[in-house]
Amino acid sequence: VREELAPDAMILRHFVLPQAKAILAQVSTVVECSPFRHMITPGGYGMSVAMTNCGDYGWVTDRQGYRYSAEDPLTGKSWPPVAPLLYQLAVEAAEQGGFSDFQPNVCLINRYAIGAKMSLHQDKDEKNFSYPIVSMSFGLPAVFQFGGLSRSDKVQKCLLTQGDVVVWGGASRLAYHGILPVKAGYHTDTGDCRINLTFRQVD
Ligand code: MD5
Ligand code: FE
Repeated sequence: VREELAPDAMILRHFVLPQAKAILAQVSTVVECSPFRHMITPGGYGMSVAMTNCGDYGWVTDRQGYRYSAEDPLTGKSWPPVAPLLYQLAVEAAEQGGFSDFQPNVCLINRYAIGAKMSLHQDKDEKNFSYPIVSMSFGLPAVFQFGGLSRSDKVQKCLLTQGDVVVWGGASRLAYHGILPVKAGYHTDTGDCRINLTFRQVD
């Protein structure tokens, strides 16, 4: 089921629901090598979302700024690889969304405990905005906000639940978006948190 959010932005409801447990098992494998951590923003605040990555590069932030790094600053080693199942599903979702030739080489993994949020922002650390971003959600539901190209544009609110995939690129690639604080709850597959994976192509 494909829900259009805006030009070149859509939700594929339950697209990875059958594979949810297998994907979360791959997340556990990643976390054994590169644990979740609360990164520090350039402004000096700890993020409420805990993060890790797999792939050739990972998204990181510290007092120096936001960037993609080939090494995990916590371990000093490469990030773990993207499992073939994850890669394949991200490519299929992008195709469903109308984006062919997507070869993601970064998977940012976000863990939201109850109350964690992500303020309205644009994803603009990737340099090449011609590639889409594919996001997969698991565990506790969360309300995401999807706005326009200006911070002050009106936002749509939408609930993301286990197995939902969001694909956005093209005209929506630089749309403002965010996640409202996750409400208390329990999910059989994740316990008391929400997990989100975003697949990106950076070079
Ligand atoms: C998340 N992650 O759920 C969010 C949202 C990030 C990030 O924003 O940069 O890691 S991913 C799904 C999403 C939500 C709202 C709008 C859009 C995508 N969008 O621009 O289409 O952890
Ligand atoms: Fe984002």
